[in-house]
Amino acid sequence: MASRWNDDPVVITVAPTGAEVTREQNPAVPYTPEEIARSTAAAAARGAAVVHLHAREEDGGPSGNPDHFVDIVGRLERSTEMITMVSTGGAVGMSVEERVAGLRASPDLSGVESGSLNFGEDPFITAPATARAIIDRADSSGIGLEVEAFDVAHVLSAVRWLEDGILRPPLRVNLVFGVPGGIDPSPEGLAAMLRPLPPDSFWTVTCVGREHFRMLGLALLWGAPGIRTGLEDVIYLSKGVLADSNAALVGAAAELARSVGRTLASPTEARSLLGLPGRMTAGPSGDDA
Ligand code: KMH
Ligand code: ZN
Repeated sequence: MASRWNDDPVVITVAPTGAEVTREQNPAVPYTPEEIARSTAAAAARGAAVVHLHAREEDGGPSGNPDHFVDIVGRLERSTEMITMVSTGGAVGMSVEERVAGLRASPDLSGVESGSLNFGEDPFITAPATARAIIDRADSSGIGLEVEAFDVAHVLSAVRWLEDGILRPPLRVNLVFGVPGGIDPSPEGLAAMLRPLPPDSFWTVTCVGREHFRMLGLALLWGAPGIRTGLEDVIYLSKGVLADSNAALVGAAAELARSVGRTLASPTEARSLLGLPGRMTAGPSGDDA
């Protein structure tokens, strides 16, 4: 019988900063564009092929300033081969204009929420019309899309949008576990999120909080095309040990992948696995990240 293990190299995404985690919780959280780019480039050297980006103000508050995204993406394009992705989830309470600020940086990919949920104590709302406007905007700029799904209904919406031609194939979905208000991190949760997906979807697993590495391990064994780590998702390397960098978290995720027989996708391999065109520019030429 043919092997059903996924022998494709796994694509590691690093989420270096997010919108919620602060330096009071972990001093390694990068804030300025230069810090974010530097921390991300170091994570790329440990095996991250994709970066999921948020921007911050200097005081650490979440930022909807397009200039910050342009600065970060520019630095990364000059210093790495990474695939750049901007969040359009932003932070709870941001306006839609603030949430789409990153599209101005012409990244390779944009995230898009396919539904709403309670994000801890706060409602995190993405109406269908808002999501469709984000999809149109990304599409018309030649930016690919990755759906951010926090529960089963979000996956179902993404599949419906694919069937209706609102999203173009290939379907890329980040399955997010562990947000209070979203699906729980568990084998049953993963099975439920995977059930609606067409077989040729590119899916990746993110898990916020304590079960982070356990869910990444489960995903790797289950054949996940991608996994995500970084200080947006987890501040500890292991119980009671703060991660001192995004690179350390990517290093740990890479080790986990290798320990279960998976190899790591280079940025070039990741482009092909994600169904993205090759890079237009010449690639890294400087060291200003
Ligand atoms: N900060 C959260 C409210 C995303 O990037 O698309 C939304 C978030 C998800 O982080
Ligand atoms: Zn995010």
